Amino acid sequence: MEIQELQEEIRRKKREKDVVILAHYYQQPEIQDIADFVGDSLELSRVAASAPQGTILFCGVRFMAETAKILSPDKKVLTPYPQAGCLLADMAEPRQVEEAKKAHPTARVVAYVNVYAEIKALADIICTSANARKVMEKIEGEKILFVPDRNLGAYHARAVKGKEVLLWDGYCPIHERITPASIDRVKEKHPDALVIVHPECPPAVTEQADFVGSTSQLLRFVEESDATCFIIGTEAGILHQMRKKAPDKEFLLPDPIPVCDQMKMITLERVYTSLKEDIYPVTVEETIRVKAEKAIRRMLEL
Ligand code: CIZ
Repeated sequence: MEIQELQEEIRRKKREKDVVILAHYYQQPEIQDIADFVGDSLELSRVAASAPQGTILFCGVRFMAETAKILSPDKKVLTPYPQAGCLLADMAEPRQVEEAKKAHPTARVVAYVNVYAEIKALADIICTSANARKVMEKIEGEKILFVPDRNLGAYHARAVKGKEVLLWDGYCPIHERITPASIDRVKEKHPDALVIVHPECPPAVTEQADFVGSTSQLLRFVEESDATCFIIGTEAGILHQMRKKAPDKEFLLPDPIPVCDQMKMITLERVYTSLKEDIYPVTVEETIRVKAEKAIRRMLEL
């Protein structure tokens, strides 16, 4: 089937089966275009929880669909391709986090939302790339164990006063490959472009950027800024929404282009099959789900 034909089929099927389709900003443009909502992982999980539909089809990597299931246990959450994982999330295993907790018994565990349910269940509180600093400031205690992204943790910890922050040695390989040189290669040809990057980028990149923010914050920035040309230091998928929100502006990517192959494992064909055959339902073991939900709700209360 042609792309447009497949998209029409998906739209028809989701209406017929009363399914809401959610897509992350890092998804391919043709997937974002069939979604009812496009957003970051937490925004989407909140939409999932309040959506009237009983079935949520989550186009994103596995930890994102899991977060939706944690917050909406009574709904059916489908992922079109369960093998779509997250290399950053893989860098924190439950046994390692349990050992670190034993080694630092007074530390509060702050886990970035980009972890699997088992790690969320071991955390005192969850944070996102947008609110990590606030969460670190507000959590009681003077010692924090931040998992799993060392770059995001270091970026936000810089502004947190009077607390010791122990950083897990994990990173997102896609953001880690964004270097000052990969940005400079583009900046040389576009000297007036503003450099705006995600806090998962290495410190050498965030330190030189004109603006640092989560996916939603980057989107808002390009809409509101007077500048007309931007070099975007995050996964390429975000450009689709940027072009929609600011069609007269120019968006450039570092060289080489940051692309997450895991995110791109979600294809229109897989979405269609998932819808048609009701596969693959996301499950989270109940004791883990309850603990993980508590850590997420603590963040939401802040
Ligand atoms: O949590 C998300 O959605 C990701 C991966 C990044 C962000 O900044 O929103």
